[in-house]
Amino acid sequence: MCGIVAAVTQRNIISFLLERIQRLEYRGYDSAGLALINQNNNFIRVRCVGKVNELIKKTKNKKLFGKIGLAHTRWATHGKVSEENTHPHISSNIAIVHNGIIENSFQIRSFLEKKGYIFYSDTDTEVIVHLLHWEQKKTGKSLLEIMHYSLMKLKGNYSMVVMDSKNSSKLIAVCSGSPLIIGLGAGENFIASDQIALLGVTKHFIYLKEGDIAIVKLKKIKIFNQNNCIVQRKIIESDIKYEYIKKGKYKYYMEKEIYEQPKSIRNTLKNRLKDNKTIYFPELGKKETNIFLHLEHIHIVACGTSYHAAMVAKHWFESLANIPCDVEVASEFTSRKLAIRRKSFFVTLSQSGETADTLMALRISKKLGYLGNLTICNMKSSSLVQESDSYLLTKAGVEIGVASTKSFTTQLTVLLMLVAKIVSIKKKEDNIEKKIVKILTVLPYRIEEILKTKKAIQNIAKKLYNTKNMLFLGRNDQYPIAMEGALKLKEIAYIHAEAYPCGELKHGPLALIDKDIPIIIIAPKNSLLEKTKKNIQEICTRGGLIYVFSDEEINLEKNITCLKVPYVEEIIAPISYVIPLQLLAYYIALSKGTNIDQPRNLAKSVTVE
Ligand code: HGA
Repeated sequence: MCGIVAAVTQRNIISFLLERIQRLEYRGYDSAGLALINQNNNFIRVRCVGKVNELIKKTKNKKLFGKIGLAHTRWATHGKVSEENTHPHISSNIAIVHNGIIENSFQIRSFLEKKGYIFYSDTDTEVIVHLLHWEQKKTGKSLLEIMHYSLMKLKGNYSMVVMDSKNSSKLIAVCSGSPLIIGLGAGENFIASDQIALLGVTKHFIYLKEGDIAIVKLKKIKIFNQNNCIVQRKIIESDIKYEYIKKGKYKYYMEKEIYEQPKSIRNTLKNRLKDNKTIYFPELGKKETNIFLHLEHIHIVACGTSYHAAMVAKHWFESLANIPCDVEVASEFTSRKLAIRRKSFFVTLSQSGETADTLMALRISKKLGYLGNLTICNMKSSSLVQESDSYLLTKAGVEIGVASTKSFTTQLTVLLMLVAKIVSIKKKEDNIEKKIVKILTVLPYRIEEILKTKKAIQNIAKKLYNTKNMLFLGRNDQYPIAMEGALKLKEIAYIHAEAYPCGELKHGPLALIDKDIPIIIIAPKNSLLEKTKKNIQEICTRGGLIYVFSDEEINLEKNITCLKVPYVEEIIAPISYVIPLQLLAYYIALSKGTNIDQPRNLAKSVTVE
């Protein structure tokens, strides 16, 4: 959340900053701003409420010039969405852009107010910049010299970039709580929250580590670690091209990402299905094998869409591997007193690997006596991967749409492989691994077939886009899929939706049923279908408006619309049945005309608790 781009160059940097901060808009889009140091060593700042397009308009005829500058796109946490609260914030000769939350900002603010500082915003960020100014004024030292000492006074997360108009040769980057990377150019250098912002100007990146402070000049970079010692960080060469992450023929990234799922899953499976018989994870070694052999319980912690993937995995671990598995939302895990099961293994799931709640859960878990931990993540350079004992990458490719799609199905793919791997290590059942490998091999083809139901789903979407409320029902491993369908609809179409296990409706929610509430029922043909049919009948007799997604034609009554889903093997049915629900939410949102990639109040990569 919140995007940062900064550059120190030998050319006018304004258009670079505007173009690159726009690429990070997925991280926050409440407001946007930038600041440059001009030839007279003064700050020029432009800020506006809304998207980067507004900022582009506002800067257009201003003939701005500066060779060093910083830009920010905000997802507000402290202070409403307003121009005054938009970054960069300035205190005399110091300007800052910040990603995170300062927990003790009120105390520091009142201290600084007593010292005569006037605050122009309600943000916690302005507290940092005045604090730096106060320390500099008090000591007469350089920004770098006071940085380490000043930061010790802050509680919370404060990844940020700072520049000093009295010393316009350098930027200072601080990495704490959310990612910051340095892009190495030829005679120029850059800083950003995500390498996407810098693709095209460089392929070479340094990922700052937690607690790092970096001094970034035209031709020199110096990094201090959290103990204030100079360190060398690895330079990574990226093979991502900006072309890969363009929308291409699609209207929205979410649409592109839905249709990309067969390819993403193929990438996730690549080099992991050995001779088409066994699962092979090159990332895991002897230590993990030993833990898998001895574990008796799995505890998965995640948020949002990843939490739904974890819930599906619980069914797989228990039904296929006979391993008890509990699943918990990360913010709940971090809020309660915990009792750990015997020989339990801790697993986290996150697309970005920067989800603050999940990261906090991992840190807490390390003190609780789990056998070990593993993260399933889409970003190798992320904090979750760095801080976990072991990791498995989902290889979904860059996901830009705020509502997750391909990261969900690739997480499920990895989780199913993990189930197979653990079963085989424990020598529980020989056949399961082989069976799972065989099924995973056909998974991308099954999804390709399901994507062909687009037209039928568009027709349903046309009927439903005006609705105010919707229910999603699923049974067993399809209940988390119902939850995911409801979440997608809430996120991008702003329609209130709830998910229930099929059998739970009669225990209360049946009271809601009338002809105006559409009910989506996920009912693949399996041993539970007969039970689900009884639930459908119960809704029918009460006049409910039913849409059944099934591979069996279900026409029990007139008020049922059946979406015929192509055949899919039972184990991978949850991965396949989420596709029509993603499409449904997408086409409903499209009919409503919402901003699908950037839904209101949300942002991708939730780096605040
Ligand atoms: N607290 C700052 C930065 C917000 C942020 O990092 N969001 O993810 C603000 O409210 O401006």
